[in-house]
Amino acid sequence: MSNPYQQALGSTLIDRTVRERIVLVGVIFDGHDELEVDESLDELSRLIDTAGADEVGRLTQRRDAPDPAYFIGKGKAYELKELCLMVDADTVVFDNELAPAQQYNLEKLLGRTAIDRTAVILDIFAQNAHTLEGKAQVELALLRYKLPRLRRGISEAMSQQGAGIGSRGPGETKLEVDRRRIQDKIAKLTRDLKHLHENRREQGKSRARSGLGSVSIVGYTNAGKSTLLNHLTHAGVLAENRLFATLDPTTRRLALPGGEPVLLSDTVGFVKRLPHGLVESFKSTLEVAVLSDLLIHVVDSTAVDPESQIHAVHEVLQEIGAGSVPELLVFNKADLAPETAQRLLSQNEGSVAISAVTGEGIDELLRTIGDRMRAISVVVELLVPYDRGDIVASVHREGEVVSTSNEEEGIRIRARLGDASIGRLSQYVISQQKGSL
Ligand SMILES: Nc1nc2c(ncn2[C@@H]2O[C@H](COP(=O)(O)OP(=O)(O)OP(=O)(O)O)[C@@H](O)[C@H]2O)c(=O)[nH]1
Ligand SMILES: [Mg+2]
Repeated sequence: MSNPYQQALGSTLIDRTVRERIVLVGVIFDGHDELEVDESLDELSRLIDTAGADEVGRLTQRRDAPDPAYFIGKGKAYELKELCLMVDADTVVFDNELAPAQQYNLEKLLGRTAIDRTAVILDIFAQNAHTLEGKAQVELALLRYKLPRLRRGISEAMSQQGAGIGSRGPGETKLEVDRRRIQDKIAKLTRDLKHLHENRREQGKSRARSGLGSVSIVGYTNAGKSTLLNHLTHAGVLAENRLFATLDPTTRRLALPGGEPVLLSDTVGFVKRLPHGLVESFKSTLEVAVLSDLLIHVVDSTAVDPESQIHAVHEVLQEIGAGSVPELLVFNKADLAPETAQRLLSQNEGSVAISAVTGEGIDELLRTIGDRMRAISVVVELLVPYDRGDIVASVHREGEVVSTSNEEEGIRIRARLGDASIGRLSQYVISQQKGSL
């Protein structure tokens, strides 16, 4: 079947046989310093490297506000054109989000593809999505990004340039792509995802029925989340030194010292200014974090500015509705940056410093997770009739029994139980309190 949307999606994958040559553009706005913009461009450089392209030049400009036509000033845009010719660049990538009109004007003036950070991130996600749900989520985000950018006319100009990151959309493929059909596709993907989401919910429910607490590993991309999951559970998840290696969550059972086991999930990494459409599309996969009892927030101690990464992660957590889930900060890669890890540790009470590679600090991490899980599990008192041995057995299986006593009406049990178990056993619950006894 000739499906322009599939082509649109497939064609955003990076052609790995040639490495595109890219010029990066950053704008230093009021209240921001040059260093900050430099760091952001360094990260953008790593992003385009992950996408399969090379930085061949960089341009920055100080401005009060973006120029409505070109984002940078017109003079600077001509300077950018010169630079592109000099370094033989294929594509220009702006660190800031470009409006569709700015993108169009820039491409016309430069005679080459102009895209923004969002397009690069979408492109990397398109390369790394493997499951049905992951692929549908990325496709949806891509189509939402492309829809307002579809233009007639630009296709001819662009097709002479050849393909490039983010440039191979429907608008560029000489195909008469009509918005209506893209909108239909968006509607279909939204429906499919809703369906997949419901399935995931069901799986989540059966997990909840297992009565185990759930813990999710969250954090900035490349912080070492998958390495930690592998170290703790031998999950065999792909962990590599590239951004967004993980898009699909993996869950494994983790035994805690002297406590009940928990379910531990790895999640997609976050990055500064993660495209909103992408967060929106990934809400279902990220729901595992929202529904967790505890978040292990893994921080890369070797990062230039770990605090700003922590901040970026908090922003995304807020956005997906996980802002109020209890969090345990874990400073990883302590083997590479022991001083930073120590500093962060002393500044954040209750945190742990580890190395997911050497195993240093892991015992303390497990102890801390156990403590935190006990502290947040709820202590309930149940009164179970004598003929309901099955209920007594399930309390023992699903929670931690603190004490039992025989009363006239039945067995009185005090136990720490997860929310799911409490919900299921609600008819026997006579009182409950949060935290320790
Ligand atoms: N030296 C050292 N390297 C680490 C440590 N933890 C992770 N790494 C390395 O850091 C890189 C990224 O690790 P991942 O586990 O893939 O990171 P992630 O957070 O899952 O990343 P994404 O899934 O891409 O968001 C890999 O090359 C790991 O080997 C650590 O404690 N010490
Ligand atoms: Mg990972």
